[in-house]
Amino acid sequence: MTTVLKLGGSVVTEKATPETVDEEALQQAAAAIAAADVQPVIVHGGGSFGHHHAAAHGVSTTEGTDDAAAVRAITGAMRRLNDAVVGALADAGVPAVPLQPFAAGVREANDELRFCWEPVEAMLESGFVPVLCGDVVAHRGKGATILSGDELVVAAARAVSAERVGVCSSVPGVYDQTETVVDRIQSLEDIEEALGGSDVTDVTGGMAGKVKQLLALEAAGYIFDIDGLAAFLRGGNPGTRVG
Ligand code: IP8
Repeated sequence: MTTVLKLGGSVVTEKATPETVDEEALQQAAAAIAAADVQPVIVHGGGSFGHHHAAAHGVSTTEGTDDAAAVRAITGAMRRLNDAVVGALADAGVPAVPLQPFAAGVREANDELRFCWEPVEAMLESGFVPVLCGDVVAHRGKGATILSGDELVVAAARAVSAERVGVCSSVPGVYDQTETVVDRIQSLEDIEEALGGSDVTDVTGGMAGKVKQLLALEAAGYIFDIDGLAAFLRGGNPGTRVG
């Protein structure tokens, strides 16, 4: 059974301070992954590494740059965070290996992402735990744009036919309008009920976007916080189940 796990940037970094790892949270995550009997594909977000440089250079998922220095700054920051995540996993005993998406993906002029998943498949066959991250990607006609960890998680889940997809975020699940974690979301109507009508139009970012993308997958999706990670990896149902 293949599992894809997203470690949110707000979980593994201190979001307010540029390029600062949240060592305690990262070690907690690494220990939970090391203790689990799964070989996940891991994707982590940008947190105070990628987003800081992306904002400084005005680059987003839609706004591109043809400034090579901007691309180096963003992908360089993500490499430093990826090194920290892979390093913490390795210290905990996980056979983690890095995979930087800038070298493996391209966004076509119609915004479609094409990604070479063969290295990930081969890494899994060899017993490695591939660790990808949000990054920049070359975007035909736009220079380079941001590839978010969320988009990568969904693409990875499809590519490796994942049965379980976990999104470890800074909140314990999807909150309803009374700030209670919703147990399960199975339809777009459920999202609307939980999050309220206006949030549902947010399809590219935020919680509604994450939920919609998970809902479109065959895999069972879960949204939980760091305290739910061990339970997710044991096959449990922490936070909100999506699908
Ligand atoms: O934190 C963004 O990934 P996310 C990555 O998953 C960069 O949105 C480079 C900002």
